[in-house]
Parts: sequence; C-alpha cells; structure tokens
Amino acid sequence: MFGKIREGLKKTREALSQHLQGMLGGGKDSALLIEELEEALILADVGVPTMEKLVAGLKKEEDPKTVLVERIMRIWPAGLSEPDGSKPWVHVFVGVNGVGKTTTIGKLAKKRTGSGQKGVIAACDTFRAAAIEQLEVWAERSGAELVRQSEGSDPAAVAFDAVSKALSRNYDFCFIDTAGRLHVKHNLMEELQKITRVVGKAVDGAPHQVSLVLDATTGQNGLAQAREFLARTRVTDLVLTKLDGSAKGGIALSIADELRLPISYVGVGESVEDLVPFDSREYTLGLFS
Ligand SMILES: Nc1nc2c(ncn2[C@@H]2O[C@H](COP(=O)(O)OP(=O)(O)O)[C@@H](O)[C@H]2O)c(=O)[nH]1
Ligand SMILES: [Mg+2]
Repeated sequence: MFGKIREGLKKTREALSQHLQGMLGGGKDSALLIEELEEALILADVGVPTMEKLVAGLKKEEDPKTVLVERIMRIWPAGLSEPDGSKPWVHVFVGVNGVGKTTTIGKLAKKRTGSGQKGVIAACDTFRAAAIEQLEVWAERSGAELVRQSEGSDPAAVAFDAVSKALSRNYDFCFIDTAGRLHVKHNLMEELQKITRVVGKAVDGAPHQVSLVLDATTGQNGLAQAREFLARTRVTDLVLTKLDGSAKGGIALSIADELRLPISYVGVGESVEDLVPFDSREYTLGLFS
C-alpha cells in the first residue's frame, strides 16, 4: 500500500518540478526561484492565500526546500479521531455528481467486508435508476447488502430502512450513498439534512461520519463546492478522489488550509484497491520527489 499516494501525485509532481528545477538544483537567484515556486504552487492549485503563507520569507532561508516541507506539514489538520466502536457505524457520503461517491463507497465496503465485517449500503441516490444499478454492482463485488427502493422514492426512507436493517442484524457498518445533482441545490441540501435527521432517530449518534467527496481534477472548483456543502450540512472529513488523473494535487493543501477538515482517504484509481488512507507525510514529500 505504501507509495500509492506518491504514485497518485505523479502528474502534480511532474508539473511542479518543471518549474522548480532551479530551487531543487540550486545555482539561481533566490528572488527568481521564489517567483518560480509561487507560479508552480498556483498551477498545482494550492491557491493564493495558502501559497503566500508557504513562501513568505522563504528566500532568506538557507535551506528553502526543508522549510517549505515543514510549513506544508504544519498545514494539515489533525487526522480523524478513531471510530468509537458504534455499531452500526453510519457513514454518509456527499458531494456533487461524478466526484466518486459511489466508487468510494464500493472500495470502502470491500475493505470492511474483507476484514470480516458485515454491512449495508443504502442507495439514496434514487434520482436515476443507473445510480442504483451501479451501486448494486459494488454491493455484489464487496458482499455488502444493498438496500434500495424504486427510482424516485424518498431518499430518507431508504436511509431509514438501511440503518434499521443494519441495527437489527447487528451489522458493523451502514454506508449511505446520496445524490449530487447541483441544479436543484436547495432541494439537495434539504434532502441531505433529512437523511441526517432520520438516521439520527434510528441510531444514537448517527451519522457518525459524513464525508464530503471532492474530485482532485477540478482543483479550486472543489473548494467552491466544499464551501457550499459546509454552509448547509455537517461534514466530518474529506475524501479526495482521482488524484491519479490530476496535476492539481495542490488542491489538498488549499482545502486543508481553508476548511480545517481532515482528509480521510485519497482515491488513486478506479479499482477496488485504489483507495488509501491519507498520509500527510507521504503526500507532502510526494509533491516534490
Ligand atoms: N481515475 C480515477 N477515477 C475515479 C476515482 N474515483 C472514482 N473514479 C471514477 O469517476 C467516475 C464517477 O464516479 P462515481 O463513483 O460514479 O461518482 P458519483 O457520481 O459521485 O457517485 C467513475 O467513472 C469512477 O470510476 C479515482 O480515484 N481515480
Ligand atoms: Mg453515485
């Protein structure tokens, strides 16, 4: 598993290193190097405020690269606290269409069933039949049970069914897949709030985890999405997907710096093993070498 984040950062690292040769190789005027670094960080979607924080006074440092790495390490928020053993662990996944919610749920379900756990997945994106079918495939692949109703049914009712089932069977987890259509933003947020309320009535403390899934290829757009969700729903952590296809891996820093939310997992590909726990050190070092 070690190295998957670094591998996922390949495109970002290549983009950064094109601009950073001076800094890494030495021998250039330091003001020029800082200018290059600023540009490289912006191109990697680190965002202006975070970039400015990282480079401030850097040209006076004897070993700018080490200082930069230390500064980045200080930006990552503390990790998620350990699950408290609640059973079922009710975990809701939110985010706009196409970011990778369903895929992430499938990968995580497979991880859990692979270690002997039992659980259900709730198909609460009831808007499209295709969404339910896609989840069905992941449920089969992982051996988790799918709780679904017909297309167009009330997502909160599906969530309630799923949580009740997980509770009565003493299952370990209940994953809730949600819709992400943005053109009816207001309704989507209300729908998410209703799901949250309903599962909280069925299981004490639920939802225990609400992950906002963001697509790394969308860069700063992801940050804008996050602000919208955070304004209307409770989010406990972030999942950053498609790092493998992105040269904008700096977005993780921008998000961590502004939102102060931990990143729990990183998606680095489409198959089941391509979801890895976030590792701040590997991520930081993987940006440069
Ligand atoms: N390369 C890559 N593709 C991903 C990753 N996660 C999801 N995808 C792909 O992104 C597309 C949309 O994912 P999906 O789970 O349906 O998104 P949802 O609409 O949020 O549920 C699918 O084709 C997935 O295979 C990832 O980490 N890397
Ligand atoms: Mg989906």
